[in-house]
This record gives sequence, C-alpha cells and structure tokens, in this order.
Amino acid sequence: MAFETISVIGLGYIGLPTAAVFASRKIKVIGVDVNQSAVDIINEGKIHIVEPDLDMVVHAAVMEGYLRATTTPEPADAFLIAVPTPFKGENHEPDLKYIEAASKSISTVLKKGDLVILESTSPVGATEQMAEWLAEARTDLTFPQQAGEESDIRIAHCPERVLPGKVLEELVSNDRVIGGMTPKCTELASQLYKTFVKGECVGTNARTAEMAKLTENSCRDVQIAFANELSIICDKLDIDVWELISLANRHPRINILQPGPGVGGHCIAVDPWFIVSKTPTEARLIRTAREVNDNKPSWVLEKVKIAISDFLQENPEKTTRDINISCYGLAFKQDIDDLRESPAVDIVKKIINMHSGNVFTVEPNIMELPRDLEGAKLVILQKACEKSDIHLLLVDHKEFKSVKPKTGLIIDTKGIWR
Ligand code: SAJ
Repeated sequence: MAFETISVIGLGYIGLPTAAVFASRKIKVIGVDVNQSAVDIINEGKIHIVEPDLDMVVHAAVMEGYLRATTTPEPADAFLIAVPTPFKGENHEPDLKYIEAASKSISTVLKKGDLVILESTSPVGATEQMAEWLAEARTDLTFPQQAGEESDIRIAHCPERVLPGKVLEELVSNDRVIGGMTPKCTELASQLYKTFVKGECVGTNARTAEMAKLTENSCRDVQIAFANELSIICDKLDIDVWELISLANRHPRINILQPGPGVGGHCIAVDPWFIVSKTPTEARLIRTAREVNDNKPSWVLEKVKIAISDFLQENPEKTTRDINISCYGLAFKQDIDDLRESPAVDIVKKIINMHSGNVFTVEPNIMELPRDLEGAKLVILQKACEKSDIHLLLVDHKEFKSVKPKTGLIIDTKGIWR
C-alpha cells in the first residue's frame, strides 16, 4: 500500500521531527496538535521546541507544501500518535488521558484500510486499550482485537527511541521496533517506517514492543543507579569514584555508567515506573533504582550544607550571608538547553530557599533564568569561578571542562574538576 497522506497527532519533541522527516521524503503530512500557538508557529515554517537542525527541516517541509499543521484531525492513510503519557497526580501511575483524547479525535476521520500507530511511550496494554477506544467510537469499522487479520483498521505500537539533541539523526539511523496487533499490522507499519528508516525495522507484537521501550530506559536507569550508589559508597570510604569506575571499566566485560546529581529528562526517570505500576511486587530492582536516583539530589544538597558549615568553621569572622555559592549547569544533561525535569534545577531551587547569601548560576546554553529560579543570578563562568566560596558542579557542559575554580570549596557531582 502506498501512503499518500500521513497524520501525526502531537507535534512535540517526537511528533514534530517525525512529521518533518516524513514530509522531507515528499509525503503529504498533516500535523495535529491541540496547542493553537504551536500550530501557528509550525505553519509559518518555524518551530516551538529546541532540537538541532529541526528548524531547517520543518521550514523546508512547510514551504514546499508537504507539511501543514492544524488543531482538527483530517482524513489520512496512516495516523501516528505521539502525545505525552504523564503520571496521574502525585503517584507514579501512568495517565493515558492524552492517548484516549487523541484516539477519540482521530476516530471521526478513520476509514477502512487506515493504519493507526501508537508511538508514545506506554505501559504494557496501552495499544490494546487504544484499539478498544477506537472500536467503541467506530462500531461501523472492524479492529484487530475483533477481526484479526481481516480487520478494517490496522494497529501497531512503534516506540520512539531517539536521543534528545540527536533526534533527526537517530530517527533515520536507529533500528525500529514494530509491534503490530497482528502480523499484517506489523507488516504495514514496517512498510510505513521504511520510507525513511535506514536502520532495521524489527517486527514483534504490540505488548512486547511496549515492554521493549520501557526495558531500554529502565536498564539505563538501573545502570545509572549503580553508578550513583557507588558514588555515595566511595564518598564514605574516601575513594575517588571516577578513578574507581575507570579502573573497573578496564575489565573486558564491565561498562559502568557515570554518577551525577540525579537522573533527569522526560523518559529515564519516568518510564521505569510504568513497569513498576503494572507489576509492583515483581519489579523490585527497577523500583529501587528509581529511588536511588531520585534521592541523589538530596544527598548533593547535604554536601552543600556540610560545605557551608566547613566554610564557617574555617572563616569564623564570616556569616552564612557572606557566602557566595555558584552552581554550574542547570540543564538535565550536558550540552543541551533543556531545563525541564532537571535534577540541577531542583537542587538550585532548594539552595535558593535555604541560603541567605548569593546564589550564582552558570548555564552557557540559556540567556535568562526561568522565573522559579529568580532568587539566583545568572552569571558568566569567569565571575562565578572568581567570586565564589563554594562551587557546585551539576552538569558536565563542555564549557566547564577547561576551567577550574582556583579558590573555594568544590563539590563536583560529575567528576570533571577532580
Ligand atoms: N545520566 C547519568 N549518567 C550517565 C548517563 C546519563 O547520570 O552515565 C543522566 C543524564 O545526565 C540525564 C539522564 O541520565 O539526567 C538521562 O539522560 P540520557 O542521556 O541517559 O537519556 P535521555 O533521557 O536523553 O534519552 C533516553 C534515551 N534512552 C536510552 O539511552 C536507553 C533515548 O534513546 C530515548 O529515546 C529517550 O530516553 C526517550 O525518549 O525515551
């Protein structure tokens, strides 16, 4: 089957690049988003998110007429749903309300022969649930759960696996897991992705595809938790954890990741909970890793409190108010400008609340501080290095690697100022 028109529902960090890449292959793409301002920006050939080179690809796709955004779904041959799957309230239960709303909204324009793909990272069973919502809305059509290979509508889960900052490259080069509700669904979805994917399109069923994505991010979370736990153990035993890890990694079968101030971003700190919520009794290691990583910012904050008290002991003529603390890096990881779900931001907020002296921040990738960090001052690297009594390194941005403060106490959560 030739796909003449593709519709991407949700034009965020995954949906927009995906829509743009399809459009760059000269396929007509209709992007749908509930956010009118995002839709307007895209229709002007611009972007509302930060991702290297995406602006150029979107601009070209819109100007050449292959990509158009709208708030209302329109008929298409394939629908890709790339909406968020947040938590419900304070607990870690996945909330499928955006998938539900997206599937209900496209149900009105579905026709026999269409393919619906769920790309959002989802708990196991979400694709089947989406198929149920579609079937309830369109009793005149048949779906894989009712008619198997004879269904009018084909459904698959094809999780995104791209790294923020390298999305355009990885969309094309990564292998793709294609989990159809039936083998024909898998086949049709593979055909669609082969339009631009240079990696392999590997077929499976929908539940395994859902679990594969959660497994990848949980595996990374568990490995980072191991490194973070080692860093706390080593601190107690007076051992340099980075030296330790580099020594252990010389073993041919060992590859330990790096400790840090905690795990941030929208995926690794979230997705493992989707496994825990389905199998709370069994997922013991996965839950513990989440807890270890989530507790790391508090441990860092304790280190800052100890540094303040050490400084006051060494400088009895001074008070807390006289102490300048500099925090280096706010992004959720190195060399990006994304501050959302960043452990560094959490730590800095807490320092602002507890500390009566100056709190300086250095973040080379932003021009101004977000409102919730207004109690701090955004300064240049040189000023922070020269004027501070306590230096807290939170992100290993490339700018920080060649400069090391000459005076003051250093707390280095990334091991680049050892
Ligand atoms: N981190 C460490 N130590 C490390 C590596 C990472 O503390 O050794 C921290 C980072 O600083 C950051 C967090 O972990 O705060 C997550 O960063 P990341 O680079 O591990 O991952 P993300 O969130 O940018 O992207 C991940 C990727 N998943 C895997 O590598 C298994 C990406 O391929 C996924 O597509 C993405 O999640 C997603 O969308 O799910």
